[in-house]
Amino acid sequence: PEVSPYAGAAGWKETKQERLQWFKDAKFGMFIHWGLYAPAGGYWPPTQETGKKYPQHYSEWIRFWANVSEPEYGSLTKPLFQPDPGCTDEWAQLAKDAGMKYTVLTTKHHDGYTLFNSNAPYSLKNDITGSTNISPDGRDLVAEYAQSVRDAGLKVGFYYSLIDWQHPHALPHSRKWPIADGADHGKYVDYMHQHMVQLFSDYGRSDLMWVDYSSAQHQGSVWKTNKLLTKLHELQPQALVNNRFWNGLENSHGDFFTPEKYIPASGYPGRVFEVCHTMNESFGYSHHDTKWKSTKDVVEMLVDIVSKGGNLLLNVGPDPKGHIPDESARVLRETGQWLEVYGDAIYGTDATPFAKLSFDGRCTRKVREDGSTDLFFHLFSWPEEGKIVLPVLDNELVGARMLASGKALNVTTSDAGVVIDLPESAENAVCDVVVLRVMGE
Ligand code: FUL
Repeated sequence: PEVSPYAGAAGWKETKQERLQWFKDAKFGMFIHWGLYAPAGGYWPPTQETGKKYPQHYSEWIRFWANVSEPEYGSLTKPLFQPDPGCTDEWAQLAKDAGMKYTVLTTKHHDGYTLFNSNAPYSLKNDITGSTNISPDGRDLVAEYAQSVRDAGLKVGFYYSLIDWQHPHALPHSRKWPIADGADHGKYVDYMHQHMVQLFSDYGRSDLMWVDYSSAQHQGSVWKTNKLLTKLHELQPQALVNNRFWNGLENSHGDFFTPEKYIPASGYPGRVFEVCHTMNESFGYSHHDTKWKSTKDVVEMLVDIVSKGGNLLLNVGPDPKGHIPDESARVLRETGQWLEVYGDAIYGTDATPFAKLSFDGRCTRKVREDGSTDLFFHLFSWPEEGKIVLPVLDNELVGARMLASGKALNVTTSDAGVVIDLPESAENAVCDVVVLRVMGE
């Protein structure tokens, strides 16, 4: 039976909390879905096949929903995938401008194609070139990506899909196409181990492996997970691995939970989690999908998640030339401008015990070295009553101020609670933050 993912990985479990510290402090990362679904999602309209909304809006599933077989999928999309030189620098710069601290790139999604030159000595049945790399001129886009992200001072993460619609011996998991007669899944498991080992060997220091995903029938030991994790740990002892070798987004294996496109109502007290979310509806690029979130939507989503103790891995879907759509780039830059001012209320903060607040907003908190604690009240809308009322606190109150301007605010305590009087008008159109400093935790 499957035991701890760290069994056999001596030393890894012991340092789990240390390994997780940067991640818990970082709060905000960039997910990048990029592959042959970029041209595909741009040119094939969403199918109405199932009438189901989810996940058919995911353009990275286009081959599945449009039921296109190989080699048609490859021959239609490959010529349209033309990454401009330097596009990975653009991503890294944008992530930095957005205030993100790490990035995760789809090195291989479910379609089975890679953004790197695979070392795995397996020649795929339907691929005439014998290579899974989608770069037209053999560029190793993972190498370019890792370099750009590291140069920007951000942590480097790799997404790798366990599902593979191309490999003839892949497990029959979320797949429409027949696997080889007499398929030997062991061959696929070896292949995918070699890929992940290559990702952690050839691209310098790496910080995160984001695997995706297991079904109830195919999970844990099916992927020879313990063996692989031991190897990955040897190669990159500091790196984190998510929980998707196992079934269910909220399973407690791995280093962190990965709720997808939803925010758990009250978080997972005491557990580390990262919500992955989209800026429109799809992860992969789709020019049909124009339901963009606003800057306010993104900031409120980030604050909501952080107030519950989690991270937000927010997705961009670069187009076939590798450019991030303008609508999402603009919102990310504006989010970064907000974080530039209010970052102290986000990075390195903890969840708060306030389940309900008297106003439309959330609270984060940070314990200071001198033993005081700052409580940050994020106001999603400006309270008309000109004040916020908090429950009575046991702590001694030091004072309150507006985070952006530093303007001191009047604080009074009565049996009804702690009342903080607000200035006449908001200081920020997206989200204001009031800081209340108290003694003790
Ligand atoms: C899912 C995948 O099927 C989606 O395409 C996307 O990559 C998401 C982050 O994970 O499980």
